[in-house]
Amino acid sequence: MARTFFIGGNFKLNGSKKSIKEIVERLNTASLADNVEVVICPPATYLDYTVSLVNKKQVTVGAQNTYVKASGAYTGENSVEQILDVGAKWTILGHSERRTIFHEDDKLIAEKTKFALDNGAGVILCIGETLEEKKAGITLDVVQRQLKAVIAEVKDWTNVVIAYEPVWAIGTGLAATADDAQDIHASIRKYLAKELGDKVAEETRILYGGSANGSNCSSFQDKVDIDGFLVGGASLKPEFVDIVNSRA
Ligand code: G2H
Repeated sequence: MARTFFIGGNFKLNGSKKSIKEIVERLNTASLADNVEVVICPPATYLDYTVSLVNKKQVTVGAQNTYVKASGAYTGENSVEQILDVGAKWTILGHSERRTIFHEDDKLIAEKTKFALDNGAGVILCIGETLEEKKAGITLDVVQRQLKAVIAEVKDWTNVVIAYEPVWAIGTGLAATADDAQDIHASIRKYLAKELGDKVAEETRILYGGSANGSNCSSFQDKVDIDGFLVGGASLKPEFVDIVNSRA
């Protein structure tokens, strides 16, 4: 079964009602390919508002982070139950900014992933190596370690999309080359096959993230293990539509 092309838009801590309305209206009025799944992830403050604006069948909304409890005394956290209540369907977990700035470790990310899936959200699970790790030649060790923690908790990967995001490419304007990304993606898929079986490996979508934009997205077009993009900065701009349609 062919994997449906998937584009995530990670707005990070950016936006206002005005700018988010503009972004959604661009998607609502654009001609979008039929065979694409788009998930836009605004700051939590704007989830409800964003859901209310979207009117394209290909587009759903996701959070950028959720916690391991549905409710209670956890000041400042996002609840899976509550994001679903306002109509969001997905959550990003394990983004490198959560790992580094907020000190989230593999175990917590794995627990969050399990909790989100068990409670009905899809998960965009981010993995990737730092520049130091890349220079040390341990990229595959790092991504396998990050995946292994989640594999220990999660057996059903149907609602997981993996985003390979080399940290050195994030927000730098320096994306991985399509050939390099393809090599890593193929290794990730091979690792999934070893740990979870051929079916999971074949069906799980693996996105590339890290300075993906309207100019470079087409260079990834013929890469068989690259099933879409997680887009940060460019998801706020008109070129996001070009990325969404880059496999049409
Ligand atoms: C990586 C990516 C989105 P950008 O963080 O997750 O951001 O495209 O700005 O590098």
